[in-house]
Amino acid sequence: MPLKMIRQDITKMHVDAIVNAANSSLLGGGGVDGCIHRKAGSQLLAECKTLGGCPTGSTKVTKGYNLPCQYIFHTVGPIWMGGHVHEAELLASCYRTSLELAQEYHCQSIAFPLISSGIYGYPVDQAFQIAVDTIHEFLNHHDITVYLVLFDARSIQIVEHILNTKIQDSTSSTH
Ligand code: AR6
Repeated sequence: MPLKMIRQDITKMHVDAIVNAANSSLLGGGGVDGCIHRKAGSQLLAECKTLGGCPTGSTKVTKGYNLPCQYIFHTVGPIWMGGHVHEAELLASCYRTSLELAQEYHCQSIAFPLISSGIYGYPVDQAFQIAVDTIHEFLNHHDITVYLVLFDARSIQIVEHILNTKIQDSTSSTH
């Protein structure tokens, strides 16, 4: 199955699982995390409170509540510190552990945001490369549809420059 890149709000994705770029408390925050909690509803926070947090590079599962997805995989990306404190390994681990959970939960489709590349400050080009490499490595051995969902104009511009192609804009549809 291919990796598909689109421009969309991840909360609109009709997939089995979406991935949240959370923090280690799993109790909500800004960015995509804030958006997911707002749209999923307060039951999400109630379930997150039972999970006991999550270490960086790992992922925990909740239901999707008011979102069109069945599951939310809450992963904790590394805060960019300059690249010398295992940020790349930890970021790859976010994608890998989420994909492993997708397999465990029999998901046929999963959508990722560009983890760590917003509030956590990971350079977009490097975060994108790690996402693509780790997802492709998994897709070599597994059959699942993976979406990399880009949201902000700056990330889209950087990714389009790297790929030398336009990203499909799905923001006017619910996908
Ligand atoms: N759909 C898809 N992508 C989005 C959306 C959305 N609705 N909203 C933002 N993005 P960020 P991080 C993109 O900051 O860097 C929170 O406070 C955004 O443009 O959400 O991992 C958590 O609680 C960027 O490309 O996550 C943590 O404390 C990407 O999602 C911290 O932020 C990631 O940006 C995590 O920071």
